[in-house]
Amino acid sequence: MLTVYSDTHLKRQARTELYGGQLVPPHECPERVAYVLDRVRATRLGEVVPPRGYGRAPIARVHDAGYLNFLEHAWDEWLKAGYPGEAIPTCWPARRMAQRIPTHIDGKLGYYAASSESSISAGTWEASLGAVDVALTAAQALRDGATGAFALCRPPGHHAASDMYCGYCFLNNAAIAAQWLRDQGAGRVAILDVDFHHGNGTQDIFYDRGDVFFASLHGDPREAFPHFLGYEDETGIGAGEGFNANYPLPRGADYPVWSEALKSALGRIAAFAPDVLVVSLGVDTFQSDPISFFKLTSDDFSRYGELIGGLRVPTLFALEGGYAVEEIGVNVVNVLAGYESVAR
Ligand code: OKP
Ligand code: ZN
Repeated sequence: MLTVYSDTHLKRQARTELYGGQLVPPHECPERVAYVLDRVRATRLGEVVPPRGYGRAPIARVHDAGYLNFLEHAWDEWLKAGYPGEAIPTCWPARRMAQRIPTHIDGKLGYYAASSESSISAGTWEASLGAVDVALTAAQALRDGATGAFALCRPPGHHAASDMYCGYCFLNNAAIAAQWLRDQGAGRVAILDVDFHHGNGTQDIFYDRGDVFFASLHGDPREAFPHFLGYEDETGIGAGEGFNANYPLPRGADYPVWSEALKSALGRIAAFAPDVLVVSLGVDTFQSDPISFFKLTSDDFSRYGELIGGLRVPTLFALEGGYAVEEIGVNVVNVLAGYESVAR
């Protein structure tokens, strides 16, 4: 399988994550993709190619113009405000407050953030743009006839909505790739989100659409981030009614429990008969992930890669989460190799 990779991700080197009441080194760190790249090479998964540049137009198909302008300038505005640390929101337009966009960076951060762990640092915008190019280059490979392609991107994307950043995510790589595939002529696109956390951003972007089916397996939002979306009764709205499927799962879910939900999601996707599948590939479902509560083993990742391959739909895998850093490479490549062993 082709892997698309660029070291542009190194431009995002945030020093802080607000976690447990402390500022700690971010779980979403550059070493994550280094481990994955090492494993791709060690296992000879396939060629590793750099991304092409796609510019801002495909991003503007998914994200709000005001939001993109905010993200591009947030770090400079934060510096101009004279603050010593990284940019973290401290107030929000909560219930019954005005949904107006403030002019001060403190207000803009709260307006455009859905959560506060994801410090904006120098280079966050540039790295996020680079991740989109990685995802789009992998999408292009599918258009060119590949059965599978892997976008080795960071920062991740699935929590980012049209006009909100959230959960280490700024631009929604998978959603932008899905929309781009539609714009290139794919009639129906399915997105399968196997990250431990609900893909709230992706769900929100496609919630009223019947041309993009979204399914997500994740920790029950009553117990797990992002807490405010991902319930089973969220099934889509308007033309999108029936095209959103959530599988919230309990603490301790192991492969028998998790794979039963996966098989159900794959059945829904098969019935939708997509031209192409985008997998939001987070491996924070791993048993020793430090911030999650599922119990998948490294072998389980191979097994579910095979199940996805059984769909026989050309598939773009875009990296999302996974924070057991030393095992992330094995777990990601197990999914990809499992897929290829069936789908090639
Ligand atoms: C991003 B991705 C737990 C706080 C959770 C944010 C997690 C973001 C996950 N106490 N913090 O989906 O892997
Ligand atoms: Zn996650």
